[in-house]
Amino acid sequence: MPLKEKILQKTAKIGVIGLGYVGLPLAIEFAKVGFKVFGIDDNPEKIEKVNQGVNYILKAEEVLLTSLVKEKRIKGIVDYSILKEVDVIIICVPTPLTKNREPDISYVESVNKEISKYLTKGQLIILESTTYPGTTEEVILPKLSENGLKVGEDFYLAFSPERVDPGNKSYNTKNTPKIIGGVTKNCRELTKILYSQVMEEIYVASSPKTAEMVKLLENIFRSVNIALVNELAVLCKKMEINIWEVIDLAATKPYGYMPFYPGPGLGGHCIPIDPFYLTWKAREYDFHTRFIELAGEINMHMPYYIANMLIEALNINHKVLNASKILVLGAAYKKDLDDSRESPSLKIIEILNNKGAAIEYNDDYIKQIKIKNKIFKSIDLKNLKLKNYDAVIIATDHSYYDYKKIVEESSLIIDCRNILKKYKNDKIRVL
Ligand code: SAJ
Repeated sequence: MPLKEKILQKTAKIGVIGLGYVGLPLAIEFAKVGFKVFGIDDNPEKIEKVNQGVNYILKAEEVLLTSLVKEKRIKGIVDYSILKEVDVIIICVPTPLTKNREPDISYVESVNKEISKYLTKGQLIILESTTYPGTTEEVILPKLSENGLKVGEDFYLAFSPERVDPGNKSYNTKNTPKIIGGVTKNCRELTKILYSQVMEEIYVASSPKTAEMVKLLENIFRSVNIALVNELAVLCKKMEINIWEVIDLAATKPYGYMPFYPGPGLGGHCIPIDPFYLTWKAREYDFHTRFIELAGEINMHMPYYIANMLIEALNINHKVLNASKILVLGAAYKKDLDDSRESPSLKIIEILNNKGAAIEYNDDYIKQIKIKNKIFKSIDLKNLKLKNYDAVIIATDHSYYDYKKIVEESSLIIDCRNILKKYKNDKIRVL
């Protein structure tokens, strides 16, 4: 039966490779509407958890995952040979940067090699991992075409960027509009039909590289605008203007403006990383992406700026940072999440630790962190005497913190998130 009918009848078997914050929710969405989904991941622990119905990405959907596993709608599997039995393969593996901040598509390439091993006629392959424009047609397609199968006739290939905002309570995989870009007309049509089974809105790009660029624009837009307010925050401090008040008042403009807020830096595995995929690709065209690189410099400077704020504040209290007892609140890269990837909190801890401060941190979502080769364990705030610290840094404004108690008990506070805006106290230093 042709793939289109299998998709419409939901008898198509779907393989999702990479069961992270994109892949697992996506697998669940397809299983929810009736598809049989194989979740493939190199990490046996993740596979075991999925098959036990443990939803390590979205606790709230644990019951759902458990029932889908029980109904054999979702099955976790490590063995890539399952790929010869599926009709659709969706790639959701990480696309990080190397330590020299160049694109690392090694996960995509190794998965693509596995797919090409088992590629069978009629299969649809979709890349969702964020990457530079050209990856689908310059990297994925040639490998899959090696054994003579023709794209658009024997197999189908598309790019469709993931749009997941971790922690967002309003938008999820189903109600976030989806962009798709197929290599050929047939690829486009089949990909649109597939995602229409799950997503409410589908928008078709004229090519995979257009769709790849759409995703990068979305994330570069955030990185550049966050850098803008970070730069203005530093300037406003010198001018004795409250940047937070400025932003809130600017946000009253009902059109042509969108608020972004200063912070201790840029965390997560998307915004600090994705823009540099375009920087790297642009070099092929003798093009220097100055906005992206300037934004990167400003955002990467923020942890150092926070450390400097602390040093200056301690100095006013006739204290030096070296051997001062500092408590950092929040290791996650943003509030109410258990993800510390690229978190500026870790960079702040590293900087202060290198300057001889006695650093401790709390994050109930993140029990321990590793900075270079040193392990820090989250300390329990219960019965903790905040006045025993020379300063407290609010790096991540988790909802669980008792901010009233923090203000009452701390001797000095560096507030990186303006979470203490309703308290007036000169021991609070806000970014
Ligand atoms: N941040 C600021 N100021 C802001 C907004 C964010 O300093 O005004 C910081 C955050 O604290 C965080 C970092 O930037 O450390 C990134 O936050 P984020 O919410 O922009 O990024 P992610 O990685 O949590 O999720 C984003 C998605 N977020 C939103 O659209 C709000 C979206 O950009 C992508 O769909 C997703 O990354 C992705 O997977 O690319």
